[in-house]
Amino acid sequence: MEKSLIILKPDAVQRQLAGKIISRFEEKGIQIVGCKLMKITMDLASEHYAPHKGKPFYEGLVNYMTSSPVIVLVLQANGVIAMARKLMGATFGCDAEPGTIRGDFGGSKGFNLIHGSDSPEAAEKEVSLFFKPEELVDYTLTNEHWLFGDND
Ligand code: DAT
Ligand code: MG
Repeated sequence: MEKSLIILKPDAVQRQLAGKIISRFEEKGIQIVGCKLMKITMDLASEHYAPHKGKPFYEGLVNYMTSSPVIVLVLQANGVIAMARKLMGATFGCDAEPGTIRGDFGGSKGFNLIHGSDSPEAAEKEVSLFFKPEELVDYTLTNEHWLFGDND
């Protein structure tokens, strides 16, 4: 099943919004299969944000991401990558729609609370960058049928 890497960024942890943000995914019925609190090293931040290297905001971005602990999650569901991006909202809180995580909890252009993988290729790379295979837990949600099932 599809997986997505989510990072609750330093502002989410420092502002003590982690529980509320994780609830958005849980309420949608999305399954958590990996979760940890950690401090991102500069090496890890550089690898994770390699696609943005050379852009004017890159330096500020990696400094922000290494400045304070983050909570990283692996979410699992059919279509979870797109679902999580919709729940997150547009990149900056000031542009994001109300009802989305970024739209409801912030207005900053520098600090935008959350990262979510943007493609299956990125998700695969990011999950393996942050988690060892044995840190992911394989289990079934007992209400999976009601959450994502068909009626046929
Ligand atoms: P997203 O996080 O919505 O996938 P992205 O992948 O384009 O956005 O950019 C990664 C992060 O880089 C983003 O969460 C915040 C930062 N960023 C992107 N564009 C920026 C800009 N123009 N100015 C400042 N920070 C920016
Ligand atoms: Mg991105």
